[in-house]
Amino acid sequence: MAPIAAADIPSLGLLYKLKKLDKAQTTPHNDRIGLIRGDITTLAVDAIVNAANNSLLGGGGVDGAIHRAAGRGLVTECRTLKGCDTGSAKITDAYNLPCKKVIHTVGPVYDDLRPERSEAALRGCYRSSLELAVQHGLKTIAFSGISTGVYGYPSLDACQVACDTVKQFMDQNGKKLDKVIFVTFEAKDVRSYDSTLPLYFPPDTETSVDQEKAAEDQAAEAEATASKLPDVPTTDPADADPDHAQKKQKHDGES
Ligand code: AR6
Repeated sequence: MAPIAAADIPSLGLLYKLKKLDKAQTTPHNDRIGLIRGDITTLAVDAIVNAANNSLLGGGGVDGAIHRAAGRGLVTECRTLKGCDTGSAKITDAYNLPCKKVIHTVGPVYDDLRPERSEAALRGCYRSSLELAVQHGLKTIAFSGISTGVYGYPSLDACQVACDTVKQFMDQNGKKLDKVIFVTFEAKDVRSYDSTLPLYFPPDTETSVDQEKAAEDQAAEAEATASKLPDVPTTDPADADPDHAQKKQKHDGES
C-alpha cells in the first residue's frame, strides 16, 4: 500500500466544509487536526506515536506492527534507550517506515479503581509526545489510540483525554505544529472520535451559517415590504384638506 502523506489526510476543517458546517477557516485549530482510520505504519508523516510498553522492546498491537514494518534497526536503537516510564515518551529513527521518526510512549494499564491516575498518565503520553515533536522540529504527528487496546482504557474516555490534551497544547503551541492526526483502527475508536472531536474542535457552527442565512432572508424581506409601503406624509392631512376637520367633527358628533 502506498504511503499516505500528511497533506492527503483530511483535516477537520475540510471535513466540516464538506458537511457544510464551516463557513471558512474561522475556528483556529480545525485545519491542523487530522483524522484517518487505518494502519499507522503507512503514514508518511514526520512522526508516528507508538503505544509501547516500559521495555520499549516491542510487543503486540500497534507496537508489533510498527516494529515489523520498521525492521530490526528499530529494536536495536530501542535497546539503547533503557526503557521508558509510563506517561513519558522517547524518540527513535523510523528505519523502513515511511515516516521520519517514531515517538514511543507508554500508556497506563487502565485502573478502574483509580481512573484519575490513569488519566494523568495518559495526558502525560500525549503532552510529552507533542513536546518531543516540537523539540525535534517535527511538524506533522500521528497518534495511535494509546492504551485503548490491551491496556484496557475505555475508548471514549481515552479519546476525551487525547482531544483535551492536544487542544491545550495547540492553544499554547499551535503554530509549532502543522498537523496532529488521530489514527483510529477499530470501530469503537472511530465512533469515539466522530462524537468527541466536534466537542473539542467545534465547527464554526451550523447555527451561525443558518443564522446568517436567516438574517439575509429577513433583510431582503424587509426591503421588499418597505418598497411596497406608501410614502410617509410630510404634512398633517387636515392641513392638506381644510374640509377634513369639519367632516371629522360632524362624524364624531353623529356617533
Ligand atoms: N495502526 C493503528 N492503530 C492500531 C494498529 C495499527 N496498525 N494496530 C492496533 N491499533 P495496543 P495499548 C490500535 O493494544 O493498549 C503492546 O503489546 C488499536 O486498535 O496496540 O497501549 C505494547 O507492547 C488500539 O486502539 O496498545 C504494550 O505491551 C491502539 O492501537 C501494550 O500493547 C492501541 O492498542 C500497549 O497496549
